[in-house]
Amino acid sequence: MLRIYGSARSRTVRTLWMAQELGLAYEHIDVAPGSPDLRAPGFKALNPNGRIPAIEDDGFALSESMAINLYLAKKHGGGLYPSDPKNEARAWQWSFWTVDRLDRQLVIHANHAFVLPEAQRNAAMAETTWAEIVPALDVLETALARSPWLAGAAFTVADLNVAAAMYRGLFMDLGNWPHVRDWLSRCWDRPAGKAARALRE
Ligand SMILES: N[C@@H](CCC(=O)N[C@@H](CS)C(=O)NCC(=O)O)C(=O)O
Repeated sequence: MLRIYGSARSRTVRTLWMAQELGLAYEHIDVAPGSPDLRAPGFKALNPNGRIPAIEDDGFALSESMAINLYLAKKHGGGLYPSDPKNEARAWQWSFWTVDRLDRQLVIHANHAFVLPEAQRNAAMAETTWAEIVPALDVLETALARSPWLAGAAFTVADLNVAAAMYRGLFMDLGNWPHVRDWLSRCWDRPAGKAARALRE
């Protein structure tokens, strides 16, 4: 049995989206970000970092949203995991790139631009993260102007991982990056993307 730990209102939405794409049966343990449960020894045994998402798949524990999705897509086959080694490598490239260039920057930016109550926002944090997000979006725009999908001719785990990390982008003005904006909508408009959104909104 697959168990998915983490609230849909956290990065766990990425794993829930993947599980929906693959039509997997799973148990959802809805633990919220910031919960003391994440620091409890039981959870720390699963993920010593005390972070979500984490999964347990028939006793196999795994953390890191990008790795979890690559694992689930590979394990359950289908077109979501590229079979061609070059496209497989592209899926890794875009997943690692997202963690390095976009993920944390976008979460911090969104928090301080529009998610947190105004009194808790820090304009300088919103600005410095935006300065990192712009060149990352430029890179993504160039890639998506060349090809509608990131790793081959169809939607794959590469698109899911990057688009899922860009959840907050759905609520931002991406007019300067039209290919990114359209691709982000295409990804999240998939039935599984909509189902994942419905779990958190
Ligand atoms: N790189 C990790 C980041 C995981 C992460 O930072 N998750 C947040 C929630 S979105 C968390 O668990 N924070 C700790 C806490 O809320 O106590 C991943 O992609 O899975």
